[in-house]
Amino acid sequence: MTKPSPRPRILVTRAIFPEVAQRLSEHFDVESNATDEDWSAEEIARRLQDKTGALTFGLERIDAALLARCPQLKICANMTVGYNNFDLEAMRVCGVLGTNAPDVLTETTADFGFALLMATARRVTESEHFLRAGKWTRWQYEMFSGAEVHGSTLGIIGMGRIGQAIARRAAFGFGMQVVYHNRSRLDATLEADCRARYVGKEELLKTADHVMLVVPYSKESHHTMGAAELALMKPTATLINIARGGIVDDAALAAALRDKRIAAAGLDVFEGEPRVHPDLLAVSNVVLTPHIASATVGTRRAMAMLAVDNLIGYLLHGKAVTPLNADGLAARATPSAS
Ligand code: 8YV
Repeated sequence: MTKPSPRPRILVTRAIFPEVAQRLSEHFDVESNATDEDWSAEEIARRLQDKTGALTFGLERIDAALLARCPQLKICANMTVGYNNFDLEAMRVCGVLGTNAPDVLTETTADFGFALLMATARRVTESEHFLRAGKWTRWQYEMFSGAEVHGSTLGIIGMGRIGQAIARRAAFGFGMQVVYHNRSRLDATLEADCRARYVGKEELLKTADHVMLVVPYSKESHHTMGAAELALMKPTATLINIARGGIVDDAALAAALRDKRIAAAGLDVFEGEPRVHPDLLAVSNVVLTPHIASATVGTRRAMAMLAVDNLIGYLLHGKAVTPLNADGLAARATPSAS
């Protein structure tokens, strides 16, 4: 028989920075996935059965069925700002805290939103593929003409921290007019700070030269951009999605791109990723990246460290840094080393 461990037991479902693993191991007994295997949902549930906490990556479904199998679990700490992998209500009822990793990725993700906008509007990857394929034999005046970015109108759907950081780049860096749509309107000071004007969704889609999606995923935001919304956009407009797969109806978008009903799209996230809709792969007027908006070494490390702060804070001191469902959290024994 193995001696019961005096320390909380943590599961880390994916490979992580060595210094993050090291810090975890200073406080917890850690089961890690150092070889970065693809654990199935069943495998994660099995490994989580005797754990007190988990460092998760926004990909593992944490719901009532899983929680029923993990009686000792007290916290799941996502190293992502998005948390649509959590059924927060089921977690609240079971007394399992969910935490995310906001703020530390805001500026980096906004940078990438802009990178994708620039690459899409100015046809950077499309023209590079042309060059690499040896097709560049002569200069032509209209070769890879794109859309203007500076001075144009940017429409942002979802005006949280990342949306606001994009708005500031657009307004102050590129002299763009910024319109936004959000569940709730920002207060006047924040609007002035971002130099952004609140409009209805329809007006935004009809007037923007570039539409940027930064809205969190939920049942309500599913297919925020479907065929009807795409039909409202200007034929010269571009659509950028750095939010979540499922915010855009990818099949409808591929059809709109194929028929040139909008000019181009830049996508970092996909429905059912890492699978990408084959019709998107078949069109050239789309820039595709593999969910890398927050991917700088410094930012990803900061996101992981914040997840560790949450595990340490909650399991060792009873208080997480960025809790999501602390209000009304059912009692599941006090955080302890059990
Ligand atoms: C993550 C993200 O890298 O934080 C988020 O919500 O979308 C990204 O920063 C991604 O979720 C990894 O799965």
